[in-house]
Amino acid sequence: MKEITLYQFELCPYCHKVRAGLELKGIAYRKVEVNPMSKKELPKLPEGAPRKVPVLDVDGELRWDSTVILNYLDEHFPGKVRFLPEDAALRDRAVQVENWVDDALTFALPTVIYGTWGEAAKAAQVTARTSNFGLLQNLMVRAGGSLVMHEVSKRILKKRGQTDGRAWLSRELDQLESWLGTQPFICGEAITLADVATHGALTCITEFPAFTEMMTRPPIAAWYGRVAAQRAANKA
Ligand SMILES: N[C@@H](CCC(=O)N[C@@H](CS)C(=O)NCC(=O)O)C(=O)O
Repeated sequence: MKEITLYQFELCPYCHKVRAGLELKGIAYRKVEVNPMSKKELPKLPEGAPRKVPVLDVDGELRWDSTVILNYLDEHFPGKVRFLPEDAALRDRAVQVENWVDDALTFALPTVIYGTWGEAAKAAQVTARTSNFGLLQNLMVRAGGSLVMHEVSKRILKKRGQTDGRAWLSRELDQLESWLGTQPFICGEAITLADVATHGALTCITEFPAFTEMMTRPPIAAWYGRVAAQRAANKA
């Protein structure tokens, strides 16, 4: 069996895309939480590779970028779910949705995770709880990380011409709802890359008020539950 390690930040939507992919494929893996400030836990990456998470180590071979990693998993681990459908139109839709996740959703999400001081404090708590850092490192990440991310979140809003993260996310969720229509999954009857990427990214807000708000939308709540059940059933 291959030895697989995911280097990640607990609240990174790109890392959660990869986690959703690993779970749906039924691939066993180990997680290493990376200190967002020092990133010292990251393995030695080749020159030119960004010092960013997610990084996936498969038997010593490193891959980075969530899209690249998901494509690699689909090619090398046929497993329980195929991410890319055979049908060309469905495949195009799945890729289109993943692009939306990377270009829109993953930018809206930090603004509802770190947008208010209450949210930023909650984010610090989640990171501290799930990390393997020592006491001092934990305190620094909790305080420093939240401060930095609160600023990052303000910058994203400004850059994207948005003023309210929750309202922005709500508009993005309108898009998801329109893709879903009355289908069980985003591209129809089966789970695809579209569900892996979207569900994965959205998993990082489960402990935040924006998640409760999202779950008041019946089609999205039903879809979210369906994918979550499949993730739990397939998980290694
Ligand atoms: N396109 C990359 C984006 C990865 C990314 O931006 N990761 C962020 C965390 S959410 C990161 O590591 N940021 C650290 C930094 O920029 O210093 C992917 O899909 O994996």
